[in-house]
Amino acid sequence: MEATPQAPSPLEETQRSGLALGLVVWVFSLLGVLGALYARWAWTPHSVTVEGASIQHLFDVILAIILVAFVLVHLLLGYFIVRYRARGSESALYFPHHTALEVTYTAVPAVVMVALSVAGILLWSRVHAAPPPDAFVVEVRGEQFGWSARYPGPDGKLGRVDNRIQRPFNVDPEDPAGRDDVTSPEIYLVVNRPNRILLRTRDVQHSFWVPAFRLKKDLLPGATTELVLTPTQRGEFDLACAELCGVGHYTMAGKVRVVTQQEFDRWLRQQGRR
Ligand SMILES: [Cu+2]
Repeated sequence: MEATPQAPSPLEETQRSGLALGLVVWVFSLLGVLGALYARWAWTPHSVTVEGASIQHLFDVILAIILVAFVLVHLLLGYFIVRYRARGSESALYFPHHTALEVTYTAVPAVVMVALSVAGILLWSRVHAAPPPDAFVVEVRGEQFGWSARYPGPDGKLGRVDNRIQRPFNVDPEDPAGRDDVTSPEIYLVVNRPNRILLRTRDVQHSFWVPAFRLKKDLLPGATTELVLTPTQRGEFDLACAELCGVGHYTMAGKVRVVTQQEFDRWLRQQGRR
């Protein structure tokens, strides 16, 4: 019989697969970190509201904490897999209890969680605070499958609405405040001042979502919901419906135009003249 090359012993095989598994853990961890950073900096549109900047900041803090914890845990996991892979005769060290270790890994996450929750609650109450009385007001209405807007006319007041009234935007003809209201498929907001967006739906539930604002709010049949935000940049931003509202849901995209007060006033005057 000819001599065949020695097949690896079971111990050698186990050692090799332990090394490979450790490397796999490190490589996948690295891919995970790169994926998270790519999603944050390449996919996420720049935030263009005061509120959005604060929300993004909190998100970034959370992401940083998660990434640090993720990297530490997976570096250690890979290291343990490689360092303590099978070595023949040694038996594993076993201890059932370690008070200092347990207190540490309970207390540290607890402190971090509580701190993040407090930061989140404070931010939430700031973003949802009552709007100032001089805020720019616009009503945005969703329907299957599009968006439109209603602006107060020269009197600065939106007319009363009642969903039982079968007129455009359900505006009550008895209310004089509604007679000069301007309706348009164009949604305008004014830069550098608080904007109060009243949200109504003509039919089913929709959701007003402008990713660059970092804010989202549902439109509920029979109710008026609202969002208050301060845009910090002029421009045209994507608006999407974030609620599966029917077969044409995917077509329910639009634009929100953030303009200066002068640009808006000029546009509103032109609407009145038509
Ligand atoms: Cu919708």
